[in-house]
Amino acid sequence: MSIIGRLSTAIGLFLVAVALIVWALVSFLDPGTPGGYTDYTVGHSAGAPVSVNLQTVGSIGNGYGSHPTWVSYMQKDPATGKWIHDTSMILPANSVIHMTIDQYDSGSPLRNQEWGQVQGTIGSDATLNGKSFKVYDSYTGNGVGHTFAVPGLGVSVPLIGVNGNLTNICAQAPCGTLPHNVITFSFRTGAPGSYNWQCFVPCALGYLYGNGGAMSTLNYMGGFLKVVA
Ligand SMILES: [Cu+2]
Repeated sequence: MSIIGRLSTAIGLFLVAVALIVWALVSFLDPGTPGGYTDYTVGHSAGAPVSVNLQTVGSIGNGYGSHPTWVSYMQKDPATGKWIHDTSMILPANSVIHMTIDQYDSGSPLRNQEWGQVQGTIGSDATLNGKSFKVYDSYTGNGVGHTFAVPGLGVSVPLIGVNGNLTNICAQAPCGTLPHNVITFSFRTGAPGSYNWQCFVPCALGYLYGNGGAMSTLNYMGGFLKVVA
């Protein structure tokens, strides 16, 4: 090969390497774009309660981007009834939100026992498979998999895990009839504003102390509530 040939091969390879490094850095730093803000105010009459249905899955599976093994929340689109990989929502202000969370992930004892306490909900309680509870001792049963918390509204609810020894734990969302716990609770949205919500259980396997990854990327373990008048 001529000198020029070799030189252009070397320069070409160098440029490919630079492009790969830039791409890796950008994908590492990019927290993802906010979802479509699923809108619960369409056709909503003032004062009426709103129902929101989420699910949590231990690994989201294929079809939702480049992280099929990541733990994630999903949201049921109220307009289509389809499960979507989008964790942000537009909610009416000063309204009661009825939450139903289908929890398909396993659990463990909590690092912070306070996360086992139901906080900020109407009645200061939640239900687990139809039974009311105010605090869950994560050293019992299957422990806690995740929390649903809206710090700006004082809301925090533990999501109790399924038995981690089961062989049919969901690994491909949406999870349908696979083993899960149903957790329900209600809270008030209050004044208009933007509120972040998130899971506080460091559940991002493979990341330092379980944070990073799914814990710090939109549409996995957190999202936004846009509360509008
Ligand atoms: Cu979590």
